[in-house]
Amino acid sequence: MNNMLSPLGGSILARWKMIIERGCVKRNMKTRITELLGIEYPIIQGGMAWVGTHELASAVSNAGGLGLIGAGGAPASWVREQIQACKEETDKPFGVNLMLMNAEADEIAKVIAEENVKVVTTGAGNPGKYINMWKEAGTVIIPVVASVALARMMEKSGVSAVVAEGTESGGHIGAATTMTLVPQVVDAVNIPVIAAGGIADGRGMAAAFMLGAEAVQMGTRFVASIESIAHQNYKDRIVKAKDIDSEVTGLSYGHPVRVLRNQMTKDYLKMEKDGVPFEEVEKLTLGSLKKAVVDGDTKYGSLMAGQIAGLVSRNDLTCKEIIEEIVTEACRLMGVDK
Ligand code: TUI
Repeated sequence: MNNMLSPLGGSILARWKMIIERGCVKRNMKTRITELLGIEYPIIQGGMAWVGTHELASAVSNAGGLGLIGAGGAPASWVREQIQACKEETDKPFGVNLMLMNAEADEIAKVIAEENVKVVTTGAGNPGKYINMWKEAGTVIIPVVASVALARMMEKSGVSAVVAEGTESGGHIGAATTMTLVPQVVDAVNIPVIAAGGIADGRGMAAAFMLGAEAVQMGTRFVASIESIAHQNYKDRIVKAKDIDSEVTGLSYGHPVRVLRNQMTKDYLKMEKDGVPFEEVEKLTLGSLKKAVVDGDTKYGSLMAGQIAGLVSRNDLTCKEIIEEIVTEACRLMGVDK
């Protein structure tokens, strides 16, 4: 293994030593992120709307990763209940993802501080106005960014890390791919970077580390876990998904959302192509994520999932089994002990 040539020239060992020297992986799977968050493995569960409930978050945290409650479009009272339930189910650190387009974002930001949640991640916007409040509460702030510019701005405002999320991700997305975004963000900031988008196994995790990331965030793989409360139809559709089953709706309206192809996306994309105004087309997607996750409507529901859904072949594994499998594979590929 040590004599194998790395694609960048030199031995794998030399490349690996360079990564250790840069502070990415200190020993085994320990990185600045595992130290910052007090977790065993550098794996974070994406804070997905409707799917990121206390059941999933506590399962991921109990398995040594960082579980996240996904506030999505939910009211602040729901988020508080979920946090309290999660505290009952785990003594390990967990976090909340605040989707900044949520109508109650201000209230949820306060709930996060009041409940002393250890970690907050944010998505779909700039969390600048909440940063002081969260810092005072001692919350670790990790914004999700889709560009180098926002990553730089967030570092200046004093956040602890960023998630660089590529366009391969499910749900609301930016334009740059994980392969291009992660190394550019790594070079642009000094805080640790978590890679997201298109990662579902140990190969993806090892690749993310080679790009300079110090942890990975995965959504789709955890949707298909035993503990995820997503409807069985949704989980089965992920397992059935092929490489090319992913669609992006709303690109021309400036609201790109990645989902698995179904009748809803066909109708949506036809209307979008025909130039139907956003307000009209939006009616198709109103409540459609709940339709998919809770009701199991795979025809008209919004099946948010990343492009990596095609790689997910099982939905009968626990979060612990998923995490153990990925860490074991990544360690083997990187030539380090677990
Ligand atoms: O937030 C996500 N993914 C999401 S949120 C979500 S909830 C939803 N439900 C129904 C319809 C639409 C959304 C589903 N998936 N990922 C994090 C993320 N943030 N991806 C991209 C961004 C982002 C984009 C632009 C962050 C900041 C930004 O601009 C900030 C600014 O104002 O400069």
